[in-house]
Amino acid sequence: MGNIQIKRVTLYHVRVPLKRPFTTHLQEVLDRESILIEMLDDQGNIGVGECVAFSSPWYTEETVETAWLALENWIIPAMLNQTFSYPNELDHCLSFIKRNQMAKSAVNHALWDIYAQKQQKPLWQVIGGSSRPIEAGVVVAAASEAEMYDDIESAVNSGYKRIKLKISQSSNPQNLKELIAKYPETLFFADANGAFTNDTIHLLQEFDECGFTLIEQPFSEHQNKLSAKAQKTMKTPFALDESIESIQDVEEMVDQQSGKIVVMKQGRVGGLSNALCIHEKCLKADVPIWVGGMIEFGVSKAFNLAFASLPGVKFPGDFSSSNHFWNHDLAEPIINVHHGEIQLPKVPGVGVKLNHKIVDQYEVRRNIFYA
Ligand code: OSB
Ligand code: MG
Repeated sequence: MGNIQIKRVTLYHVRVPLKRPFTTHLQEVLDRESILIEMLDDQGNIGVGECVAFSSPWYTEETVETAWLALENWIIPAMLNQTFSYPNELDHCLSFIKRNQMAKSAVNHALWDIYAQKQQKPLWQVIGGSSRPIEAGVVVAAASEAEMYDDIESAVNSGYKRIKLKISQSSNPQNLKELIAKYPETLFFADANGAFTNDTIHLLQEFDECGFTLIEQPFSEHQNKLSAKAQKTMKTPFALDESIESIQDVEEMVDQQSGKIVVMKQGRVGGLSNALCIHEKCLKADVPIWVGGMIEFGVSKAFNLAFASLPGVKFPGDFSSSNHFWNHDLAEPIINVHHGEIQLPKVPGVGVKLNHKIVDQYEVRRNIFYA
């Protein structure tokens, strides 16, 4: 197969307005800043990646600025001119850098893309996925209850098989129960983004009768004991998002029974290599996974879709069509949801490229690094 030698890395810092605000109890997201990556190897292959850190540290501690610094100062210099025979070797090469998971994930992805291109196979096939269509789910993060009802109606009409609702201490469980009963064909997930506390377990328990398939991240990321205590009293399984940053966190979740399902976000665990280890672990332990979203562009979504083709992924993920968040996606081809499903690409690699006409339009700054 031959080794991969990295010759050039280009970073694009972009800022794109969302079509509509994305509102949770933690943050209102109006614009999506992001870092896109193109990585060129010695054979002329170009791999793409996307860093999913946000503008401010409301979801995890990384931001666009901290990721840019980490990439510029440590991550990219450490990989230029290095040769890799397998993408996991990159993780070893970057092990002298603590954390910075989302920054590392972006370069890990670009290298996986090149690796799959060299194999002349789609990435999903290289990692052991199957060619089944991926079931699409959408997130409703509306600013008001009235908007939420409208958004749910239009999501159901668009064919989404699953709808995720953001909940908090101020959501009304009785209203949600009635709403969910109206759509017996649709799966409903709830995402609390850590909104509940030891003092408000009773409020969380009221959601147990709503008919949610699962409740995502009821407590903040380090409150495993509290989560285990609440899970014992509820039949709706908890799915952990923010709490899962490594395979050790999955082991802890299983040992403590703080949750029953893993939400995979490759950026949060440092990339596809680590995500694949977690997938192995979950298959062995019989822990279902589903794939979460980060209000991403098509590059990151393409890696999520490849991961979603794996056998351990058991529920529809946060997969909406490109036009859900964006007027113009930064990657091509764009994602289309047809009858609630997305087809996997047939071309070698992750299956998307940057759309440079659109990237140019939204670019904030760019930096190019040569070996
Ligand atoms: O908690 O799952 C989350 C978006 C940004 C940050 C955190 C989360 C989300 C979402 C998914 O809910 C949105 C999507 O479909 O991309
Ligand atoms: Mg979540």
